Amino acid sequence: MRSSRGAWSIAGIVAGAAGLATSYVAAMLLTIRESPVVAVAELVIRITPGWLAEYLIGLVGQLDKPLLILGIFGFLALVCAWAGRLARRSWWAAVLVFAALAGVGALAVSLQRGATTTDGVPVVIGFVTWLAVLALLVGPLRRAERAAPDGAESDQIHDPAHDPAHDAIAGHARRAFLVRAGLVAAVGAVVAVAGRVVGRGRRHVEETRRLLRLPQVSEPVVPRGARTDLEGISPWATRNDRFYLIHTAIIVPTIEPTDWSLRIHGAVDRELVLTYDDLLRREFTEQWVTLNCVSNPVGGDLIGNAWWSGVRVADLLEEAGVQAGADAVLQTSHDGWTCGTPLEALTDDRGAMLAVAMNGVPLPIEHGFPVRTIVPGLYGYVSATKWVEDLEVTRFADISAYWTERGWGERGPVKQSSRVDVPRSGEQVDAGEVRFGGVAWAQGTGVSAVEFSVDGGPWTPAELAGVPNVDTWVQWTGSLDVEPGDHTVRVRAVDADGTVQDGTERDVLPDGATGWHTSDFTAS
Ligand SMILES: Nc1nc2c(c(=O)[nH]1)N[C@H]1C(S)=C(S)[C@@H](COP(=O)(O)O)O[C@H]1N2
Ligand SMILES: [Mo]
Repeated sequence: MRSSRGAWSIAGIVAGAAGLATSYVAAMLLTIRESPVVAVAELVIRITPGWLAEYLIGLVGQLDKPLLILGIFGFLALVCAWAGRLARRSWWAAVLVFAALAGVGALAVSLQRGATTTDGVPVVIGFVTWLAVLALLVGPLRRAERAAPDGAESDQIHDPAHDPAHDAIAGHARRAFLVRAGLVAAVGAVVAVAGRVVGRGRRHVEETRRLLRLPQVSEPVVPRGARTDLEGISPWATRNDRFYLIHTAIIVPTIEPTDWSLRIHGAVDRELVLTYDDLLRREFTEQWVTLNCVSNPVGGDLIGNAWWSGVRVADLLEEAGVQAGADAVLQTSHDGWTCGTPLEALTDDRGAMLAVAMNGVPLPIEHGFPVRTIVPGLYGYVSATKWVEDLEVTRFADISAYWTERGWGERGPVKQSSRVDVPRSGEQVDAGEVRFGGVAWAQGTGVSAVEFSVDGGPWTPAELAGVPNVDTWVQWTGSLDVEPGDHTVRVRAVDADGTVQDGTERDVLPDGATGWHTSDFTAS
């Protein structure tokens, strides 16, 4: 390393490349269509005037897009090198340059069709990587320079570069720099290749998914009267891209429907193996079902309501012929996750299904494409296996499953609960008549009433919207006169059997939280 200026440039470029690699792999893992660099390229294409574009295409022909990407990489290399050199004098100047680059990336990503906040995650990850790697490389460079400044200014007076002790320190620091830069470059290359491999598989499956036509699947139509007009209440039907996500897999399985099959075995008379096409040829069932996570705290949002389409598990189990003595089905997913589901919940008339569609479209990859289980009234951890591939009819006494091995309850029926959405905690409202609202559920039984109480006052009955069945949540609304000041509203649901929601405050472990949700708001 003769020129220290060169080393600072290299630091900038290595940081830049590492950030591009992590942002790329993040985009692939999150199934975002493209990396931020491609988003920028597409933005450039969009804002290039037509005549110029045509002229350029005339010049380079089919190479226009590869050249554009190459040009962006070249430009990035120059800017990153410059940022590295800036870091020599001022760390913050380099941060500013990287921030500006990230800003352009974020802008390009946000202008893409159907962009969501998740699409910005790779940009943030890339930016953080830039700063982290730069910080890692700047350390040894500074030490080297302090020991042996190679600037002309220092030459005349005293040249520590000729001091052997300083030479040793400088040599050591330079080696540290080279080792770190080399390591980062190597890790970055591996990450980029991994991103490419993951990305290719994902993109292919995503493409298959997009082109799938499921004739038996109908569009979700929100039942009349299920929606109230209260602003701020959670939508009765949860959009797929707003639906909570819980899974233990770090890289979610990407399974081509043609590679998928389901085995039903264990305590059955006839073992069944079904392909995706077998499944599609069977009679379908469709239903609105609210899915709950056992880890949802009182008032939490690990819950969503969707229109699911698929094949009844009960029909399949009947065909397989369940043998006497069985009381459980051990479900296993492609990624090896397991859960034990009460056999009864899969065979009674609640409509447990192997779902292939969610809200009228093939299951999103992260929600279990191509097939997952949906069992109304059971928490997801004992029932809602995504990427499901194996159902073994068995007995609870003979099995253990992923979460039950970790101390969670065996059966997992969803607890009756309710939530205040309006006003939200911390919200300011106008004193006088205040509108309240939220959602409530008592799956399997149905909600017959919701009551709310302000500041410990009497329980006031809320108005309930409509529901298509007993397995979805219901929206509730109500209003009360409220004086200026700080207030607390609490809510509880009553089910169709007259059972009042349990007000005892219990944590989510081992089988779901209980307690009445409250919201603290201020009226003025
Ligand atoms: N393969 C697999 N399936 C799984 C899980 C998992 O970790 N792996 N988590 C379960 C849990 S705990 C819940 S709450 C639901 C969440 O489903 P969602 O991510 O589609 O909302 O999926 C269930 N199915
Ligand atoms: Mo869960």
